[in-house]
Order: sequence, then C-alpha cells, then structure tokens
Amino acid sequence: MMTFFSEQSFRRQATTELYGSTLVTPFETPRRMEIVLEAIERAGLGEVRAPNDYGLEPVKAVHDAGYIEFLANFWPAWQAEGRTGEAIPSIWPARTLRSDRIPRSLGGKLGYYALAAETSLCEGTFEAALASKDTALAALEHTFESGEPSFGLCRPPGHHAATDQFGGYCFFNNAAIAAQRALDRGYKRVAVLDVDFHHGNGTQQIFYRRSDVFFASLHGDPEVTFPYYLGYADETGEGEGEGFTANYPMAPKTPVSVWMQALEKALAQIARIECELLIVSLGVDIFEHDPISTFTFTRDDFTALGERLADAGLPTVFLMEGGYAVDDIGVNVVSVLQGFEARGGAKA
Ligand code: SP5
Ligand code: ZN
Repeated sequence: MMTFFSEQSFRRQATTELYGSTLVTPFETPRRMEIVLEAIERAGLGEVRAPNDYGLEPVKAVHDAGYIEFLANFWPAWQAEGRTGEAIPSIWPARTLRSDRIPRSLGGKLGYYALAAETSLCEGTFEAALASKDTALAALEHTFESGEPSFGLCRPPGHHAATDQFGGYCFFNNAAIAAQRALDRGYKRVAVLDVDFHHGNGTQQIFYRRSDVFFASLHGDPEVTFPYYLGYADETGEGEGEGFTANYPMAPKTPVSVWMQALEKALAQIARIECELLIVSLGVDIFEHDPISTFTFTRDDFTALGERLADAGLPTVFLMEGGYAVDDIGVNVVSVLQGFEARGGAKA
C-alpha cells in the first residue's frame, strides 16, 4: 500500500500540553511519525511518498476563511506582541457569553477559535497543519486515480477540528478535506468511518446537515470521555443530513467483540446508502495500553479490523488520527494496513 507523508509535519514541535493542572510534554509527539515510518519500512508495506502542495482551496472548501487566516497569522502576531511562550487559550465564548463578536485581541481570538485548552499554538503549527492536509489529499488523489488503497500518515491529526475551531491536537480536518475533495472529483457519496478512541466531533459538525457524506464514529462514551459535548447515540444528522451521521459511544473497557458489533452496524449503513469511497479516520488510541484512552484493542484485533474493512469492498483511504502508546503505534497501524492488504481490499 502506498503511504504519503510530509517531513513538514515535524515543524510542529509543541512543548506544552495542559493536562489536569500541569503542563506536560504533548502526547501528540512528532516521534509518533518516526515510529510509524520505521514500522512501515520494517514490514515492507510499500513506498512512502511526499505529497504535492494542493494549496488553500481544498481547506477553504471545509473551513471558515477567518479561521484559516487566524491560524496562518497567529504565531507571527503573537511574537510581534512580545509573547514568547506557546499560546494556550483560557477563555471561550461559553454558553452565557456572546459568540457573534470576534475580539480584536489575540488572546480573545485564541479562545474564540479554540474548542479545548490542551492544544497549544506554537511556531510551525500552521505549516505542519498544511502538510497534514496535503498528505490526506495526496492519499485521496492516489486512490481516486488508481483505485488502490492508500495511507495518509497525517500529523497533526484532524478529526476534532471543526469549521472554525481547533483542539484535541487538531487544526485542519484532514478527513473532511479529503471527503470534500472526493465529492469535487465526482464521487456521489463518501463515507468517513472514524475508529479513533475519541469522537470525531469536527468531522460530524462539518457534514451534519449533508447527505453526500455519511459519518460514523465508534468512540468512548462522551459521558466520561473527551470531547464530552458531542458524540451521543441520538445525534443522527439534521435536515438533509438526517440519517447520515451515526454514533456508537461505548463505555471504558468495552470488549473488542462488542466494538466489532458496532462496526458491523456502521458498515451495514455504509453499504445500504451506497457510499462509493471509504475514508477511515484511523486512530489507534483504541489500543489496550494507550496512555489517555480506555479501550482494549490488541495487535491481533488491529489486524482483524483491517481485514474487516477490506471486506467492505470499497476504494479506501486511511488517514492517521490519534494513538499515543508511542512504542506500539507503528505496529498497530501497520497491523491494520496489512490486515487490509492480506484480504486484498477491493479496487474501484
Ligand atoms: C486526535 C486525538 O486523539 N485527540 C485526542 C485529544 C485528547 N485530549 C484530551 C485528553 C484528555 C485525557 N484525559 C485522560 C484522563 C486523565 N486523568
Ligand atoms: Zn483520539
């Protein structure tokens, strides 16, 4: 399977994540990419290519123009104010405040465009986010052109990023950008299947009122799991989009057999509504030893997941999301991709 990866992903080198009451080294570390690349090489999975630069148009097709401009300009502007540390939002337009005014102050803008405080803004973040969406787009283009599956080793991840919000380590929604591009290339209906431990709130929000992208997410129950305020089973889409969102929240320690039953339901929906392309938001933080998650996947379970996804018989693009058990992330990702290949994932 062809992998796409950009060295520009390493340009985000954040040193702080707000975790409880302390600043820790971010779980979403660039080292994750090195480990995945090593595992791909060791397994002989196939060629790793750098993506083309697809510009800002595909980003504008999904994200708010003011938000893109904010991310592009934030770091130079922050520095011009004499601020040297990484930027962490500390106030938001929460429910009792106004959200129809975007403050002139950088700190005010920071909170306006943030959905969580763990994700700092720092030098290189915008460049890495651009590289990540290019990685997703290159994978999409490869699958579109060849019918072959592809893997976009995206960093930073994307599924928490909403139309005009960053957070959960995400800035641009790579899966949404790829899905929109697929529609623009002529696919009539695209499925985004999100298997990351956390709910893909951004992807859901972007497509919630639309019927051309079906979004299904299997994740930790928002009652007890980040991002807490979205991802309940009763969220099924709105208006045109009614029935085109599906959520499968699950309790901590849910057995993999139960998770696999939810996957069957999601795949049955994808088949029933005749999706032509499968984009997998591939977070391997469902691993049993993930440091911030509570699901129980083993290496063999990842292989079985890949096999089952191949049986769906659709052109498939895998895009990297989370996974923080750094030493195991490579093996876990490659297990999914090799499981898929072993089953001979279908061509277009
Ligand atoms: C892409 C992705 O996987 N993003 C995940 C972002 C999660 N950020 C907040 C994690 C909070 C974890 N809390 C664990 C309980 C610690 N006591
Ligand atoms: Zn996650």
